[in-house]
Amino acid sequence: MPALKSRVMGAEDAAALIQDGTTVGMSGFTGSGYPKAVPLALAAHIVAQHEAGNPFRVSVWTGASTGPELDGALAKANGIEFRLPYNSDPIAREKINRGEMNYFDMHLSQVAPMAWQGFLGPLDTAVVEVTGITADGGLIPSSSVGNNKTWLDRAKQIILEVNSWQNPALEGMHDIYYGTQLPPNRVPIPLVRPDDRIGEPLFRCDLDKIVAIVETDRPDRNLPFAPPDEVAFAIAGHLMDFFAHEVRVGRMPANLLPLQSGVGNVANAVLTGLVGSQFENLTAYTEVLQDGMLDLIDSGKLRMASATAFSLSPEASERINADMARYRDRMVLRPQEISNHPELIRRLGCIAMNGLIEADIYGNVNSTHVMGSRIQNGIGGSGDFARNAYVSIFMTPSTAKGGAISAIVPQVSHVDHITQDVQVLVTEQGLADLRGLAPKQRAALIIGKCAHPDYRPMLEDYYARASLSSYGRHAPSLLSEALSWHQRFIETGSMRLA
Ligand code: 0RQ
Repeated sequence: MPALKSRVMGAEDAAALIQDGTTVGMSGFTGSGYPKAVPLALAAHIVAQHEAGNPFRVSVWTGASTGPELDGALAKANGIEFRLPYNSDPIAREKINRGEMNYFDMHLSQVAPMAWQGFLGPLDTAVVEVTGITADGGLIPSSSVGNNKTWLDRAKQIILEVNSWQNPALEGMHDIYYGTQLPPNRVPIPLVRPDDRIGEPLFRCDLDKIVAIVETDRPDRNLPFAPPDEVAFAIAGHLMDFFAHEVRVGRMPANLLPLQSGVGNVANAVLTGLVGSQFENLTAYTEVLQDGMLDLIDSGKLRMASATAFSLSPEASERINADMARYRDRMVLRPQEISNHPELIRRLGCIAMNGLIEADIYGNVNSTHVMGSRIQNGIGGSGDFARNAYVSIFMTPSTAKGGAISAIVPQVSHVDHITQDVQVLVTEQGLADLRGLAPKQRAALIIGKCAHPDYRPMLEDYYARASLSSYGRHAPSLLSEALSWHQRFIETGSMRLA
């Protein structure tokens, strides 16, 4: 559009439009679709300001994790005052854990509604990557949708990055729903199958708010997945047996229910396990599409997948780019308030499969804080799915850090998912089906099926003594000992007894 041509400029000029102390809503979700030039230029601008003795920090809102050019660069520049809602960048993580950056770790489905409700304060600038701008001013989304619709609507000024690396054939894959309202005007969201399209392929945008357009050609942060190891294969195997059993007893249809798969190597291995399984005509209603989902589509097992973003290896990214038009018919990318919407997850009956840091003998899960205080990433969408799923599964290797840490502990050092939201727990050792069980029944099953043999006797000993002398006997606990495993790790480098 001629009117927009005049607003094309370099990243440095665009970054200079962002002021100290303001809030910036950036695109980006699990390493895809984030702006790649303006945040880098902003980081350089911040460093120059600091060198000149001027304070300069911004608040950064995103969809979820981004890339080193955004979170990494801004954190390194000491330029982030406050960050939400999910981070996996190591430099930002270090700043947060040193207490130098405020971080609000929130449910991903709640970011857009809370922004609209005014709970998060005003949004000054949106910096959003798009694939292109149509002749009549529609914005073609890129490889993630995240909260972009909300940032574009709410921000006072908009900076667009038009990335020519993104495949133009992405146009048509997205489904941007504009029907959400604030209470008391909310109505049901008209989505009843994972493949339903209820919105529009493009973002609407008030063109008068666009203050800068920056052209880029940089790739997404596509990282390789580790090939699944024996532990991941064992976890996947237990899950395949569980699914087959659920189908046999009539609790799941033969093509299962819409799958949600968390991030990480174990989750990816489970998807690979499904490729070799008897299940067909599968669907996914999830947050991110990773390599395993592509494999499932290519194998003909997965009929369609709905998500809010890609999270691919470089190899898978090339694969999808070479054949985008075909994949476009099998995939829908939606705003994260829809991909993670509790109403829709409950209606569709999703099978939620998420990773964890540690679980306790009663089935409470810590997904976020190592030793109760060091944030790893964030709760992400795991809470949206775990609370509302048809069946909520958590999976993990039974130990971490070469065996020095047991993933099954007497009591979790931080709680993200209460025992009511954890129905199945799986490690390479086995699967504990906790549905309908009382705390003492859960403890026996988790210790017996999920704990590593090195730690099982220690858990049995703890539980036996707790059962004898606990203050109450509903969920026996020895308060002075419940977190002693963590303390021992901090003091000695291992949870094992000397
Ligand atoms: O750290 O890399 O320094 O060695 O945590 O652990 O085993 O590689 O597992 O990649 O599946 O991640 C919970 C973090 C698991 C992830 C978590 C250390 C371990 C390693 C990673 P190192 P693994 P995964 C929807 C779903 C929350 C968000 C979510 C996560 C690192 O699954 O972020 O579920 N979940 N989103 O060594 C100390 C323990 C540990 C431990 C693991 N008990 N103690 N360190 N680690 N267990 C998708 C989104 O929301 C985007």
